[in-house]
Amino acid sequence: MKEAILAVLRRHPGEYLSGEELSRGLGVSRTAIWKHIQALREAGYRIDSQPRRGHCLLAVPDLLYPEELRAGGRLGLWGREIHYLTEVGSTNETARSLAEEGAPEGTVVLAEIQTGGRGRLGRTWVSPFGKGIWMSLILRPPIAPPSAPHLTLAAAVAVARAVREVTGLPAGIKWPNDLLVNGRKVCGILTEMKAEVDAVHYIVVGIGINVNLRAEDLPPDVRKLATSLMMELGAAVPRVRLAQEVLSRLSELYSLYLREGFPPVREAWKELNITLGKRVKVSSAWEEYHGTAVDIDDEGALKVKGEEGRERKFYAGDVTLRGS
Ligand code: BT5
Repeated sequence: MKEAILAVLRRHPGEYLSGEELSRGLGVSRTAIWKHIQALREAGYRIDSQPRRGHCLLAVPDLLYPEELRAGGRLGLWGREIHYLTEVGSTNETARSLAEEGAPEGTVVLAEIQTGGRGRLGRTWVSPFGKGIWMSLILRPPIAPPSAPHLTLAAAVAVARAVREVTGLPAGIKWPNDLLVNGRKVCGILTEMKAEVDAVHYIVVGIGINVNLRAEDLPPDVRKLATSLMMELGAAVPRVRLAQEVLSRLSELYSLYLREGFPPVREAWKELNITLGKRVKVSSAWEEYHGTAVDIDDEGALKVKGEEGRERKFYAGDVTLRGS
């Protein structure tokens, strides 16, 4: 009902709608309308209520409420089941538990703050309150486990397109899971899955985007390599609009992937990447490899031509860009 009242108020920007009108239109009592309006106010909506004129929506809070995300009506696959949490350990963890309990493909988990945000290999992901988009998506694609990295690459494409659309900033993808703006990291993606040898049960794609963080929100060691969209743009970026854009683009790209496979994702990735053609260092737990990044293969692995002239493929690792 809260969502229905909001939808009506939204359709009449700047207008006052009487309790009488709202109660008739929505088929509930005026007292119920009043209670829901109170609850909306407590949730941060600014609603002016005047005795003879009625209620008018003045401002919506900058929080990632599901009703806000759904307002544009463009979330596609991701519009059905959105779990919004003010605070969470890690949205990937919550999504994993939900997936274990049978949550359907298309489930979204997002939070205003993560107290235990994670990167790859148990690293920490800094996720302060109300300043980023910290979210995890559940997918159940009919693919074999070696193809799971396709979804990391698809998510990176969706975020890069969304960031470019909403901010105009030149976001580029660094293989496998980073998005950089002006050489610094604004987004990281953590893809985790449960699978058997020949079938994926579910995949959780965790996306962290630094939207309105200030330098002091990041610890000094992270600050050296990271930035936020606000820091690069010099102005705050609307998080709801950006999240909507990411979700709608990923919904489109994922259906294309299910219809046509990896080739269209690969093409889109190549257009937005800033890795290929560069001299790189690929680091893993056991080695460092220097060479030039030349391509990605059908599984999304990075092909690197080594300084000794041999070509190697990497399925995981940390890439440092060293120029072209
Ligand atoms: C990643 O790992 O980049 C994956 C990050 C995924 C975060 C999302 S948020 C929603 C979901 N829930 C989670 O718990 N995680 C996902 P990796 O490539 O391993 O990079 C981690 C490294 O990035 C850290 O060791 C830091 O150096 C750096 N880092 C930490 N927080 C950062 C931030 N907010 N912005 C930029 N860099 C950061």
